[in-house]
Amino acid sequence: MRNRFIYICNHFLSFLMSTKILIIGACGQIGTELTAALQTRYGAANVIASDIRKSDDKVFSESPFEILDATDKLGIKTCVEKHQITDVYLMAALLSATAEKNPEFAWELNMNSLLHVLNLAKDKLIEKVFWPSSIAVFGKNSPKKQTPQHTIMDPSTVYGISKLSGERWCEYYYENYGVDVRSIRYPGIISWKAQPGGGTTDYAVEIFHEAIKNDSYTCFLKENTMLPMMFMDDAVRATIDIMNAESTEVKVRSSYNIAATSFTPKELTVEIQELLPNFTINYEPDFRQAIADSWPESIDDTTAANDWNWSATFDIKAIVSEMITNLKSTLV
Ligand code: AKB
Repeated sequence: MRNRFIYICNHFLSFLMSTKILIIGACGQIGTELTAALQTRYGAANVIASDIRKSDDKVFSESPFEILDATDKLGIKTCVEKHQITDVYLMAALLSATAEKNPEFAWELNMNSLLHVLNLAKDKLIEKVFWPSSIAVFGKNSPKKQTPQHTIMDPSTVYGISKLSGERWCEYYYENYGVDVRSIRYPGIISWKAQPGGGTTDYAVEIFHEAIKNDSYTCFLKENTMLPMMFMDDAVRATIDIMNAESTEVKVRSSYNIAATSFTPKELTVEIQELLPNFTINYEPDFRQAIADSWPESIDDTTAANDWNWSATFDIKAIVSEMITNLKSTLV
């Protein structure tokens, strides 16, 4: 009853404010669940999902869908005008591991798509932009533990370089053209609905699929590699919350640190074994180990907590329980 009331209020509010959303890269890991959450909040007709190809997840049959290449400047503009878009969530990107295999394309996709969208906001065709950054903006000289909001940033991956450059562009467009752009630095995101693709933190999703299907997993990172992680529900809530914060509350216009938990493959294994005692893991580190070694172990997110009230809700135990319960009913 209460949820129904909130749902009706959200629809009414979005009708009054006439928010019309375009998600670029909607079929990826975060985009898929973000699309569903935005449909609930704003009404499916007010959310336009787009990607280079359509996924068969049923969330994409609820809303209008456009085939859209994130590097296609004219294509994005046409779509924005056709649907009278107010807010763009630009989720398309090549992640850390894939970007190392194709640096030039990664730069082109990750940078040009952002500039296309920022320019549409500069030209007042759209009102608000969400653009995701990543913990990959930090490098080997950044403090490893509780990495602060403002610190040394020397990313060594193409992905990290593109995200740090993107952050600088976001702040530049805000300062010089008044573009209302908002961003957060995602840690590794763990979810059971859509699989990630091409990231260094992907092991923390793959491990659950393999644990349930085969009782064993070969991890591409060493057992003691500590990385910041977050459950999808927290990541989606952070995304929607920062977009709905008052403009004056969003004081950082590059990108905000956000955090939930940090763990190693070994610690995750112990938690999984609590629920699946037959699970075993072995380790065969590959080129992704060097990427992980250049990233923080944990993140200080007090600036986001102070500015727009951010806090995470899922710890490692809650994540493992959600993942195993949900994947057991979908995979088995
Ligand atoms: C990756 O591993 O590349 C991403 C990220 C941390 O941004 N998940």
